[in-house]
Amino acid sequence: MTNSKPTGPRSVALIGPYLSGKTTLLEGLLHTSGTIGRKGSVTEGNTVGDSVPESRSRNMSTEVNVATARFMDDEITFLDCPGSIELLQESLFVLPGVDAAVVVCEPDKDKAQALAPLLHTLDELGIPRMLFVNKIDKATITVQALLDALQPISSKPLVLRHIPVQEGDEITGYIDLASERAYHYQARQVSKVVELPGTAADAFGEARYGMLEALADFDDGLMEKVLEDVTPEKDELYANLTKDFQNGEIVPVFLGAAEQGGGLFRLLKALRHEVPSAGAAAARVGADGATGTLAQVLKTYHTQHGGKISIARVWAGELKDGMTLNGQRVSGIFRMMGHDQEKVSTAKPGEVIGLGRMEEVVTGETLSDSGADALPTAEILAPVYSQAIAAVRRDDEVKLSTALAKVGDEDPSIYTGQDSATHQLIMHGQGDIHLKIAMDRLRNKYGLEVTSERPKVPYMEAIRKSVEQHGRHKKQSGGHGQFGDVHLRIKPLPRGSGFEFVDKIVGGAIPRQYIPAVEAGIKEYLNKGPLGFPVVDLSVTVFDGQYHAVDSSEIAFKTAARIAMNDGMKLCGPVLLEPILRVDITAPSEHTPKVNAIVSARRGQILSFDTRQGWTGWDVVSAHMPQSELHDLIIELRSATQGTGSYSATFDHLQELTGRLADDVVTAHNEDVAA
Ligand SMILES: Nc1nc2c(ncn2[C@@H]2O[C@H](COP(=O)(O)OP(=O)(O)OP(=O)(O)O)[C@@H](O)[C@H]2O)c(=O)[nH]1
Ligand SMILES: [Mg+2]
Repeated sequence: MTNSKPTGPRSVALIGPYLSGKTTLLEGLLHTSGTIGRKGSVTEGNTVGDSVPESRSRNMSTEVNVATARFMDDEITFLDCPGSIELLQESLFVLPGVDAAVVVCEPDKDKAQALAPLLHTLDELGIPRMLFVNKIDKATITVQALLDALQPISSKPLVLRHIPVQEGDEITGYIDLASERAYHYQARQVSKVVELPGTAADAFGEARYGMLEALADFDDGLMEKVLEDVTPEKDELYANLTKDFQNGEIVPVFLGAAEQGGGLFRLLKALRHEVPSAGAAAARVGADGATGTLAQVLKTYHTQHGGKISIARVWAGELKDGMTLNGQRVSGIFRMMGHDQEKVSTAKPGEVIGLGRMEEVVTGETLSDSGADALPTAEILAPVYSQAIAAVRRDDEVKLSTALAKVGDEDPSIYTGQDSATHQLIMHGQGDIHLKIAMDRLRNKYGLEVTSERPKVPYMEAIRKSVEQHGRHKKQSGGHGQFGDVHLRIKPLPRGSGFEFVDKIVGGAIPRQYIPAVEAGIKEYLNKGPLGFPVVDLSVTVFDGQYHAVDSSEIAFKTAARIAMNDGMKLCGPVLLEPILRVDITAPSEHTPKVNAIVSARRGQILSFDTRQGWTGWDVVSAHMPQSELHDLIIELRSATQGTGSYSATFDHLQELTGRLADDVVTAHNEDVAA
């Protein structure tokens, strides 16, 4: 078997749960590779990644950090993704553009499940991945116990590449199972090769056998050797490790401590030798065989002074400064080092670079100079959390809508729009922190202060009884008078019918030309019924009336109709209607009982539960739930499911709400209107 070394620039995503150490790992890899001279730390706030104020103030990544490392004669661009589940969209956009992913996790069984959604996404996209068990300095469980917890979550076998060497309670180094070398961690330096410790001989033999067995499943020649107890040559071993990783058959597992630098040189070497050349990813996304220049945008951001930067992966052809892609001129090509940039004049296939001032280009867009077909891109996540926002200063409103467009451009999972029923400006996103970050961006980048509050629920009202009501508007003292007189029959209709107007006037009791005014008066009233909400599901018939040859007018009939509605509707047994949504909640099956309890406690009605299509070990619980109960549902769901639970919701129907809950809604609404 030949093992041709991958060539050309490559791109690797660092993904993994919140605070597992990805940004620290990025810093460590940049330092260990010699790309940067000084190693910063997340806690000191001086890393290459996380340089924006929203990240620094929270000690977390709030967007993808892009940095290109040079290691020996190789060039690898790292895309360090934020771990918060609320910022998942960032990862989804960059993953199509990488050759492999390093999944960073902690040696903590309780955090294992947080990996599930990410691993599933990698499966769907067919991206080779390795696991980097970080913070090995803080491990309280054995690596084997960790793998036992992680294996059920990974669809591919986890194959240990190292085993730890322990002295007392401390992990002081590791043995590389392929090279059969032992290493001793040295603070902030490349680990030192040491003699294979005798105490580790058994563990080493067992782990190495486990590795060979896993590889043998994908190679007949190796299988024969394992069965016959013949030790394979190193070359054959590395070739198998590389091939199986590249084909996504196995997930190699590396150990280390990003902060202290342990295991990073080894990881870099594995990346250098094993991450496939860009051609494999190009074939995966359908960008192979392209003629001309082809690239795809993985991320977009607006800088305060330098305009818009589009981070793009070049799939084919040479990308030159000044060339026109998708009808727009490339104004600057940049090699990225976090938010610092180095100007270059061209980029070749495989490179991930920043493109300047392509104002109309959006994240996910395929760029070409020859009108190539669009490559697949990530879906935009449906919102799960919303807040009503408003500019603190009234004269900022125009500025706010421009800034919101830019915030949405940078992060399409933030969507802001006017609610047609409540007239509030609603910002939708993936959670409380997500929206707070967006609001911080408004302040930090655009100098805009906004307030936020829980969005109003678009309640409606309907009636339960029919009445006939007379309404008269008469003003005949002095000058031109006003006269309109109507008899209305108000009748409830079944749920979902809306509003129906019936004209039953015979014999000219009301002249034809005034009938539309009667209807208009009724409709105007229906914007706000006796309880204070828009009225639906009723029929109003005008069946009699009177007019005056001189004093009658459209406005007089409109007013008469409104008077009749105002007096009559109170007698019709008004009832509040609340919007009910169909909600589908997904979570690993072991959490399903908790999900059911949450649904019930929030006045939900469970419709069904089923296994989640394509997700082994996951369920989907479907329910009808009142919209008023959904505001913070995601927060409770995530805390009950180790961050894995989510939901989608669509409007289903309006349902009567009575009793104390209804009284509270009406009181709060009227107080609000009065304020
Ligand atoms: N003990 C120990 N701590 C580490 C190690 N690597 C990172 N940390 C700490 O873990 C915390 C989180 O590190 P980050 O690098 O910000 O983690 P992250 O995965 O980028 O976080 P998000 O991007 O917000 O998901 C910081 O306090 C780091 O100092 C490690 O190897 N050992
Ligand atoms: Mg980070």
